[in-house]
Amino acid sequence: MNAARKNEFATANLVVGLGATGLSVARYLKRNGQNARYFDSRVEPPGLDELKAISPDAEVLLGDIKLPKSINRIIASPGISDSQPVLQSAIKKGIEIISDVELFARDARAPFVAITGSNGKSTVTTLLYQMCRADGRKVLAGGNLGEPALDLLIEETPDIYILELSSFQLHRTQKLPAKVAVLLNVSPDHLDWHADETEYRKTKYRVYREADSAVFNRADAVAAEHVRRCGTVISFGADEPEEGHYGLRVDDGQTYLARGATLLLSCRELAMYGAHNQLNALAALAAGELLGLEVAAMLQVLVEYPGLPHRMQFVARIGAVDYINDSKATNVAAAVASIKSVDSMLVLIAGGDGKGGDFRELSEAVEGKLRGAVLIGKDAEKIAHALDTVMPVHFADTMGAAVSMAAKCAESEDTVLLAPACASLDQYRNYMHRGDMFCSAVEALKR
Ligand code: UMA
Ligand code: ADP
Repeated sequence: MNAARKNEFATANLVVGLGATGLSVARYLKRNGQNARYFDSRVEPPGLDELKAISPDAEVLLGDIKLPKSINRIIASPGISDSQPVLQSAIKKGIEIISDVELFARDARAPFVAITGSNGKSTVTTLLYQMCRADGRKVLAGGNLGEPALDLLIEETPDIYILELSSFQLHRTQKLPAKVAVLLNVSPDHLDWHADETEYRKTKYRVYREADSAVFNRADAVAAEHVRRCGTVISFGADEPEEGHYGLRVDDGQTYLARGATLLLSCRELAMYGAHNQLNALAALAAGELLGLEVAAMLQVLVEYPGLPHRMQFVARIGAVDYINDSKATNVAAAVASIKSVDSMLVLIAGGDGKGGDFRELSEAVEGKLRGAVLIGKDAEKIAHALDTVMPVHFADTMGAAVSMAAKCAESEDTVLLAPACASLDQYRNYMHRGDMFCSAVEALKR
């Protein structure tokens, strides 16, 4: 056993959170012969039985507890913020608190791409994953999207890992030597978790700190400063790109994805919908270039890949009205992007847990195109107040009622758009559950 491993073995770990992350940490520690105590502030956390199967003798602490003595390292799940009392005590005592991603970065035997941003992470992570596959690379993707990062290490080592990283995960990651770091955009989100917006923003830019190369949004001057420390850097943006960078160019009335002066693909050929997805496509192309992927393989993916479910997902056309599910628009900026993507008049279904966000930008985005709004969930009143519209605003307790009201409000050639600008957890298991309920309610309109 080398000295570093011996040290690790002597570490008294406390794993905080028994969700998907906590269980992946349990499997990791088990593989590495390390013990840990496990804590979840919930009395009946979801992963209890599975933890018993992985580590039958592990000590489990539940509910409202004090920081146990002799702990010298905490591996914390992303969903739990530093304000949690056990983590507060640990911070005061100077005990190290790390994320699962920190452990991943220490142990990964292949290069990895780190993708973050307030919106578009899952889309770009999936696009880049598809592009790598189309180019014949062995690739694994995970992190905030899908499989927890540490579980990727169980599989055969690939040529490249693609990680989607949330601000929660970055906040507790000290060293992140990504081969390519991508920051798509930064707009306020998760203000109920982070100390303030400044901390949230700082956490996002930290993705570049130890990266070899970087993709950045050239509309973000702060990002441009941060990438100076990286080796090769490529920018993307909605304007015309300089040589070696990605952007949009108009030629003969048509908009194209472009690299420098070279037109790559007409935006009409993109399978994904909406202007924000053009930016996502450009960011994925830039990251793909830094990985050395073939351009033709990448473009083929852009022509074929329709995007993930619950993101600008076309659900149905009923009585000349389109129904679109953008349940993953869980913050204001995302909802603004989806509203801007719709050309017709719209009936907006929004609401849920606003996470401390400011809804005023919604009002600007819907100006001149709102037929009406149907508001749901905890922050419905707040949104109504911010919208401040003369158009009809309804409140609904269930998604079924919301969709029925929206259908009554909509006129021929309108769009009913679910773009909540909020998290779903006040009423639904997650954004997928919310989106599924929307799709079922739309299906029910056909009957
Ligand atoms: N919780 C407690 N007490 C605890 C621990 C957790 O109440 O002791 C609560 C949290 O406050 C949260 C919930 O449990 O409401 C889940 O938190 P978690 O960190 O235990 O969740 P995991 O199951 O480990 O899932 C996490 C990510 N969840 C969050 O960041 C909230 C998943 O991202 C991610 O897929 C998974 O790790 C694997 O990496 C989900 C997410 O919503 C999709 N992410 C946010 C987003 O995309 O906006 C950041
Ligand atoms: P994330 O993983 O960051 O939540 P997703 O790719 O799942 O991002 O997209 C979530 C939502 O964010 C989409 O449904 C859309 O409303 C919005 N969105 C996606 N890409 C962008 C972007 N580049 N800029 C602004 N909003 C975006």
